[in-house]
Amino acid sequence: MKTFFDARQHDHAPAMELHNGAYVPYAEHRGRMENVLATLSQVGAPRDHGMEPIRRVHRDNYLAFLQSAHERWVAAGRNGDAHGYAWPVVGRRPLNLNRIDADLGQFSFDASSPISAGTWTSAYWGAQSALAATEAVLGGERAAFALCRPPGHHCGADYLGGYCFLNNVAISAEAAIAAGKRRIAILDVDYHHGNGTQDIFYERGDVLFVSVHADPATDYPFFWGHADERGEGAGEGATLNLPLPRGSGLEAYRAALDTGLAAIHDFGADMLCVSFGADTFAGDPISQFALQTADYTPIARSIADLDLPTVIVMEGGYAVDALGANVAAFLAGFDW
Ligand code: Q9C
Ligand code: ZN
Repeated sequence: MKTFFDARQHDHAPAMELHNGAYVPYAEHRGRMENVLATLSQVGAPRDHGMEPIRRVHRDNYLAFLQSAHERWVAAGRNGDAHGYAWPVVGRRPLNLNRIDADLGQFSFDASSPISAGTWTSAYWGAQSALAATEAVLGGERAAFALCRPPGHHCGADYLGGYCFLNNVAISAEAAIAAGKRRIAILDVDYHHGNGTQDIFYERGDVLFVSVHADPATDYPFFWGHADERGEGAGEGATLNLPLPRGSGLEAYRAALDTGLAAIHDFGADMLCVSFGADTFAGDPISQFALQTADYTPIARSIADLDLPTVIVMEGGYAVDALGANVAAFLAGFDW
């Protein structure tokens, strides 16, 4: 399968993150990609599709913030990585405070996604990898894989969070629509709910969002991903959340996945974009499902059985030593 990655995706390198009340080493680090790259045979560098496909998803003020946030943090006399610590939840208004601390709160929803000096460069090239995989599929490949880092599914049109800065799967879906595809299905099989992707397409009837994830009653991102969120307006019924309890293994997972795949089949999509996170793995240090490496192949095979042109983008997965094997097992399911 054609696979895309750009070495500049390594530039994003926050040192620590706030986790369960303490600062711990950042879980979403370059070693994840190194483990995956060691298992992939041919990996292509993406060409540069520029800003236009990114601007189809993200707001201009957010993109300007993301490109300048770390410089502004340093200019304010701060050391290390930038992240928010005050959020405009009460009395939310579209204020323009021109203060880095305020903007970090305005354009984020959590404190677990620091911005380092290389964050914009890495996010930009990760999005370009997603666009290269999309271009390959639009050009006739049955499936292609973008080894996106940083991941994307938690960030929305104008906010970052959950280690995510640019929503790679949304950028892929919008690029496919711009190229003439009419109906896109997005299937999110990361452990966590893809709240950013859901928000971006919540009122859209032409993009179906289906997610199998840990119940947000117990797990991050808590405030999205509940089964009663079904889309609004033209998008009513085009969001399907399939939360599962902690501890779920292959049997429970397959039952939820089959429900999601049936919805995708009924929607009549002409292309599929998959947010693949390997943090559903039993050994994941921050997640609580019980999938085994060998389980990823039959899961992927049932997705492949939809028989749709498929773009796969990397999301989470923090059991670094097993990540390459888990990705390889998933991609093996797409050898039609
Ligand atoms: N104490 C992705 O998998 N931190 N993001 C949770 C739990 C955020 C995961 C903290 C986890 C985000 C792409
Ligand atoms: Zn995740």
